[in-house]
Amino acid sequence: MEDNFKLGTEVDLKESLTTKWQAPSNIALVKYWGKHGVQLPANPSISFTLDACRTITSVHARKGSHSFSIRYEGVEKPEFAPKIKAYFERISSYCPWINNYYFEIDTQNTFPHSSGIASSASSMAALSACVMDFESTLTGNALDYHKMSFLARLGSGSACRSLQGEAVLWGEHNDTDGSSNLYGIDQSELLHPVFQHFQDTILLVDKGEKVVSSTVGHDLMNNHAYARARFEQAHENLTTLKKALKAGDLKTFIKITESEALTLHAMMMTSHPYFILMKPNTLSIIEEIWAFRKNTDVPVCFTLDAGANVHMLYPSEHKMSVDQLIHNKLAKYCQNSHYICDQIGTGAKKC
Ligand code: 2P0
Repeated sequence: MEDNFKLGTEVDLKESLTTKWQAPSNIALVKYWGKHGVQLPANPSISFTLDACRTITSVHARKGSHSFSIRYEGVEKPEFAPKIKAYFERISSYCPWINNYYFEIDTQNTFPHSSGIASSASSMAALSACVMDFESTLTGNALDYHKMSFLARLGSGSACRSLQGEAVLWGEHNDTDGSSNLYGIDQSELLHPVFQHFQDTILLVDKGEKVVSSTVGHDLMNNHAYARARFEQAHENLTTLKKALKAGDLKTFIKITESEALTLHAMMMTSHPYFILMKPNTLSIIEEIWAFRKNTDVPVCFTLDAGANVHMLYPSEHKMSVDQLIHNKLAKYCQNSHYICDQIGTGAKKC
């Protein structure tokens, strides 16, 4: 199956190629946590694509022996090189033409580097979009978004959900035709109008580096006492969540989304070694959200990544009352009162 993504045709190499793409981050509703083989997920996941939090990457390719340089905001970043080197090695059998090019990569994020927001999804998605744009130029074929997502997955699992569509599902799932462990599929057509312009306000509780790298985190699921039950549960939650997304059933959406966030953290608390990635302020925010929802009936809920920051999800029509909640009660729990207002977006775009 992977072999389908190997470029079969010879390409007409050009002297140089240039392109620039931007790709957003995404927030998982049903979480990917656990992997095997070469970046294959232990369970299927689904995410909302974000809009404001993006990586913008320009690449200049020159014909010559394969290597690359990487700059972030105009400054050479040798510390980013190992991940990109591994990425090029992994994709080279699928895009053999890359071995004839030197790549100058220039990248920047629209969100602060030290915000505790992982940039691996948006950066690997943006780079994969650039690679596939070059491949399309060299072959004359149309842009292949499945292969773009396939390549992004080889850079970082969650990156495969940042290319196309407002909601993206990744991983084989019995109730989803066309689902694959190899790439994400666009599930935008699932979304009931209530999810249009859905808001994600990211409350920055801790802007530090991740306590647990994603590689270590995913590894924790190997030999985890609850792994099997967790992977089965993700399949069931995905089935239930898809129905809720289609029906506009916010009550079920909230139930599954919050439970998935807490389960992700429960997995980390019950692994060996064990980690608590929430901070006291994370819990204070969760309690405030629950109290606000109970008192006002505003359908706002939270989700978490593998860190202390809180993503608040809610329909855009409630933006004003949630803004007040943030201003009056939640901003004080954020580092330097910082938070980022984001919303559902559509995926990668050429600049
Ligand atoms: C997710 N996370 O579904 C889950 C939930 C974090 C919490 O995917 O090792 O950076 O590069 O495949 O994608 C973070 O892990 O991991 C992640 P790699 P990735 O979004």
